[in-house]
Amino acid sequence: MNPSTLIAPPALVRRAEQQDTKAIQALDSAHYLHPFTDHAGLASRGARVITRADNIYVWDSEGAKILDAMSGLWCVNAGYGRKELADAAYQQMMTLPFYNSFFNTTNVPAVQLATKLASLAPKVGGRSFEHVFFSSSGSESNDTNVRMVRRYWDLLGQPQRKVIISRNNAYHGSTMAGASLGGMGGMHAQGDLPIPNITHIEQPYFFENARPGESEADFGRRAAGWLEAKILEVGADKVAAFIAEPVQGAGGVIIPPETYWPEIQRIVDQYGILLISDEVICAFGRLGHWFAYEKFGYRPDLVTFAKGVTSGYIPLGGVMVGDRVARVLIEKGGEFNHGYTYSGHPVACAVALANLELMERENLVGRVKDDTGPYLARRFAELKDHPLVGGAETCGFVAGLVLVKNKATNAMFDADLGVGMICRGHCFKNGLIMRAVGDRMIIAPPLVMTHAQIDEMMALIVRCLDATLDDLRSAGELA
Ligand code: PXG
Repeated sequence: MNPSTLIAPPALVRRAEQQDTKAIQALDSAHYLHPFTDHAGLASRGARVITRADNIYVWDSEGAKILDAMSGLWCVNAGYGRKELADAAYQQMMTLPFYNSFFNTTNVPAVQLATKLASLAPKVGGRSFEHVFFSSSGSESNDTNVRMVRRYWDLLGQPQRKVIISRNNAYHGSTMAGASLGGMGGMHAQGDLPIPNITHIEQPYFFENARPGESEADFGRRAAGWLEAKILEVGADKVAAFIAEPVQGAGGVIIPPETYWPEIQRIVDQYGILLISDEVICAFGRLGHWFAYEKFGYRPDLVTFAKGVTSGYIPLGGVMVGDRVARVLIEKGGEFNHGYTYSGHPVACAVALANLELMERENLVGRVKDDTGPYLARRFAELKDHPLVGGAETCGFVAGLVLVKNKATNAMFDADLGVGMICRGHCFKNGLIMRAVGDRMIIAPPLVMTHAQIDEMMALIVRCLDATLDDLRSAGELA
């Protein structure tokens, strides 16, 4: 097949869904290795071809309109079709499409963005974030964190502090360090991971890990205590840092009890270890704040970001470096032998600046905090009455529910049934993108969503839960 026949001339781009789905799928299977994909399975089904998007909707090559309740992959915070972001990229490409930040050079958008991010990062407990290190993704940013944390302790004459503690079911990316920091068993099983000096504690998932009768508050404190136990097991003088997502995203929207983060802060302070807040999903309004550590009131030393900083329009990530680490690196460190070709990419930084400006102008962060977030919380809580739903919680504009076999006992379905995937199938059929993580169904909608669109999404969710319930009843899995 000649691939050139598939390249639509510009005039046709807006009607790209009229392209030949089967032909695209055949070339896709022949040449394109996708992330986290069973390619033999994909080849037999054929990939869904997404061709265009606007506001909170995407369209596929068959012309189906789908409400994207996952914001692409937790990133299209400002919604699709924002001309300002395309204009910013175009203007910057025509002015300076690339220059590096090595060898004593800099560029204006990178400087402006670093300055802007420093002004947006809230000061907590007298600590501020005046410095930023740029990368192109969350994974690269967490690799940067590992290198920075090790360098920090070396410079302070404590090179034995190497161990970074993370959590089971965390997601911190897919590079060697990112996958090792993450707590995904399936990732560790492929390729001898984690790399040395990374260890994990249990996640603060109340539904799964609480004791019978235990209150959320007690569970939160007990779950944080697993960090202290691990520090003592490893040896306090060997622990370099603790890394965690404010709310676990890819793990299934695991929202910690309110008592969790204050106790984590007490523990990292007591043992003097660095705290890394991985906010690749949670920053830039996702939880109703520019940075999520503000919501939970803790004081990280390093903050990982990516995704929402550009609303996903162009790859950009980085690390907000707090004063404690920055001072040591800058004053004692000499040259830090680390960096990427695209660190501070002028086009990515220009798009990020336009995105942050747009978010400020439309008060997207404040809306999620005070208006649409609370409205989503109210509507999502109604799902608890559904016969399949064992629990339903939101935090800002992320939400998760768990599908259970028995609401009284919270008994789960046999994992082999793949109930979450059945539900996800109904979502696609009904024009809704919702993710399944095991039997947890999760959403992270674009922050531009209105009340009416939240209602539209909720109606679709209920329809898909009902269809899943019908399937399970027909299969004899439920009374
Ligand atoms: N940290 C966190 C908290 C993330 O959510 C990364 C790091 C890695 O970012 P990059 O840009 O390298 O992908 C992420 C990414 C999912 C899913 O299945 C989530 C992510 C990526 C891919 C899939 O929910 N998050």
